[in-house]
Parts: sequence; structure tokens; C-alpha cells
Amino acid sequence: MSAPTLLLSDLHLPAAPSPLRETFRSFLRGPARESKAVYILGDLFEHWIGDDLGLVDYADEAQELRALHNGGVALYFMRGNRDFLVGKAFSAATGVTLLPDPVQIRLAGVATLLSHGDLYCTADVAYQRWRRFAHNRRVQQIFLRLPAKLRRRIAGAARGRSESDKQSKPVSIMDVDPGAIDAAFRRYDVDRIIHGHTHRPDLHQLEVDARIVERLVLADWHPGRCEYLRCDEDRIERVCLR
Ligand SMILES: [Mn+2]
Repeated sequence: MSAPTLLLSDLHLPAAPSPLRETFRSFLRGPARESKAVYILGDLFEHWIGDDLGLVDYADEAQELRALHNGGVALYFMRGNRDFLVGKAFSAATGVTLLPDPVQIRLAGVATLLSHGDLYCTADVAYQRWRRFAHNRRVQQIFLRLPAKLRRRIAGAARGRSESDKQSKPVSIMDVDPGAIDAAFRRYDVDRIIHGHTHRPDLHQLEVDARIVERLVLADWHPGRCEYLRCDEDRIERVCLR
């Protein structure tokens, strides 16, 4: 039996000391060490406004990731909507391979598409407009050259706005759009999609072109529940850390 592949997302680790950060580090020192590969599907960090600042705020996690990589575990990171500015310096410091969103892999014997998930929340038109702007390379280059203090201020203002927007949005548009999910199953010809972002951990079975396929939603972390997905050759299970 070969070592498992582990997946997790939406830890939303704060820059301040936190039990969540301790749990993540013990995950890296514990179960992750026994694995073949670890996929982090975005929003590992609550905010990331440049590798220069992030690698200072999250120096301990970066060090643990590096130790894991040096120990021979393959590490993959897909950017989320909170940490979409994770870049090459983070990758170089930790040994983590950055993945595009989405990406196809074979997992537990099944053709699988991995995504953070925000890409499929297409009913939220205002968010998708912001996403296109924020993912523009030029925009990112300009932002990352700003002084740290200004970057923190802009990020704080953007966060405040997104929180107040969330209050006024109907719950349904904060979830993935069924049409967008169907389209992804067809386009990538996969039998399973694994994503996070929505904070609605679940397993959905659906029919696409007379095929039964699966959409597995990863759990977000909070003090009462920290979990990861363990994928062996023939089975997938959710494992609780706390
Ligand atoms: Mn997210």
C-alpha cells in the first residue's frame, strides 16, 4: 500500500498567533510526513499581500513546509481568493509547487479536477468582475511594488468591503453555480471535482451526460473543526485533526 495523498483548503490562517496555526504545523509534522503528496487548494492564509510580507508573517509555516519538502513529500499549492498573491518567492522558500486553477490529476484511481472553487461561483457577477481585475498581472505587479504600509491599507479596505458585500448577497449566489460545474465536468472530462472556498463541506453526486460524477467540497477550518482529505488508492476519507 503506497502512502496517501492529502488535500486541504480554506484554513484562513491569521497572521497573529492562533490555535489554527498550531494545528496546521502539527499536521505538517504529523500526518503530512507519512504522505506522498499534500495539495493545499487555496485560502491557506487569511491574507497574503506579497511574498516579502507573507514570508515574515508566516515564517514558521514556511519553515515547516520546507522541512516537509526536504523530507521528500511533494507539496502543491493552488492560490485562493485570499492568498492569490502567493508567488515565486514563496515557492522558492518552501519548495511548494504552485498550481494553476483548475488542474487535472488522477486521484484514488479517478480522473479528478482540483480547484479552489471561486471560479465556479459565476452567479456572483460583481465578485467575478473583481476577480478578473485582481488576477490581472499588471494590476498585481503595480500593487506588489507599493510600500508595505499602503498595501496593508488597501487590503484592509478591500476586506471591509467584501465583508459588507457578503451581508447583502443572497446565500445562493455565494455557492458554486450548477451550470458552471456541469460545464467543467464536460470540458475537462473528469469524474470528480474537488474544491473548497464555499465553506459547505459535502459530497454531491450528479449526472452529467448520463454519467454519475462527484463534487467533493473540502471543509474550511475553524477552532471546532480542522480536517483534511485523505486519498488512498481505493478510498477517500475526511480526517479530523480537532
Ligand atoms: Mn475562498
